[in-house]
Amino acid sequence: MKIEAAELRILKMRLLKPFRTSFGEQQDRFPLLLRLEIDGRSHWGECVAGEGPWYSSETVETAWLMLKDYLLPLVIGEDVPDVGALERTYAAIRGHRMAKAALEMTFTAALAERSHKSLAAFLGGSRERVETGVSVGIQPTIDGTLEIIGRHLAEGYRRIKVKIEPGWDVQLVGGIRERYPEISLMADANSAYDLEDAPHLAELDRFGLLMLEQPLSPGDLVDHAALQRRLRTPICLDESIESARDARHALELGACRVINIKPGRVGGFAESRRIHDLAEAGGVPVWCGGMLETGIGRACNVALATLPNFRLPGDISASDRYWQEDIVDPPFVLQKGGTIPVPLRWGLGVRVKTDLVERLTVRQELIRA
Ligand code: NPQ
Ligand code: MG
Repeated sequence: MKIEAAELRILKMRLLKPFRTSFGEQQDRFPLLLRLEIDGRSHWGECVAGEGPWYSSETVETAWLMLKDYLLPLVIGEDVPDVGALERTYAAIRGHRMAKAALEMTFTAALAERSHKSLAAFLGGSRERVETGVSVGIQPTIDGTLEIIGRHLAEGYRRIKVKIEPGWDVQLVGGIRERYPEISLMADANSAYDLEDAPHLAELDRFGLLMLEQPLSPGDLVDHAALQRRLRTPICLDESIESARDARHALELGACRVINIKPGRVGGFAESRRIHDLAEAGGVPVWCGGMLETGIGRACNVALATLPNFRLPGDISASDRYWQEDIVDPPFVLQKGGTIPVPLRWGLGVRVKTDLVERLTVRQELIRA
């Protein structure tokens, strides 16, 4: 497939409500979109990098720079036959997996379309719908959190994740358990703790959490393994797993019992598949995380989550969890039983609303050979 040209865009989109995690709060999201022109057709993708280097070292600006100056010049004007060839073209570039993922996922959706397959079918998935959960940000009060959780349960979400940080953890989870003793509940710390907090985190053990996500620093697989030995609650790694190599190391060390895969974090679908397969061989379930994506990134997450070892509900919420109006048609809607149907159309599976994208664009650049 010959990649004829590429376009980068940054949009400005207001979240319905501010989202607060242990690393900060934000209300405006600036999604970075990529459009590839292949055989005269447009193919859209999304980079999951955040506005600042808080969740990861990559940002919208670093990803823009890597794509524009390094990644896209390697492939524009080139005939790239498959994903393996694509990955080889940029194998010498270190890191920047979110920037690489945007290119790899856009290219893969184009390959799926050319093969007359849905993205899910192209990736080898078989589910017709994926189970979804919802991620609840840090709130001013526990009562307010309970109310929000009640609303999400009424909407049909199957699993609740709450963001925690020191001072907003044991009491919060205890309060939720008192009101909702039976729900599928988990907590995500986004690296807000140290190994010295192990006795405190062990207090969470009595609440029967599905898992505790990313309690310690991203690079700290060894301390996660030590912490896991002291907790009954399974540890799930998110930020720590940037590659299949990281996943292999984490599994060998016993640093986690669950892995959150975000294709946009690990370099794309092919690397996600490798992590998925390693985890499956190790008896470790995976689930698909979320990065406050638009419908473009959401479509990628939904497709990936149709693979067999995605055995837990993901953070793949409906479009209206975050957006007044999504930039894809149809938007992703929650169905009865807390599932989202997998698009059947070839390629990405949803149409990009280019008029809306145009109105939301704050920066754009066309890149040619
Ligand atoms: C997580 N997501 O699982 C992430 C964290 C996160 C849905 O909890 C801008 C860019 C804002 C990336 C907010 C969810 C973000 C972001 C939160 C990632 O850890
Ligand atoms: Mg997380």
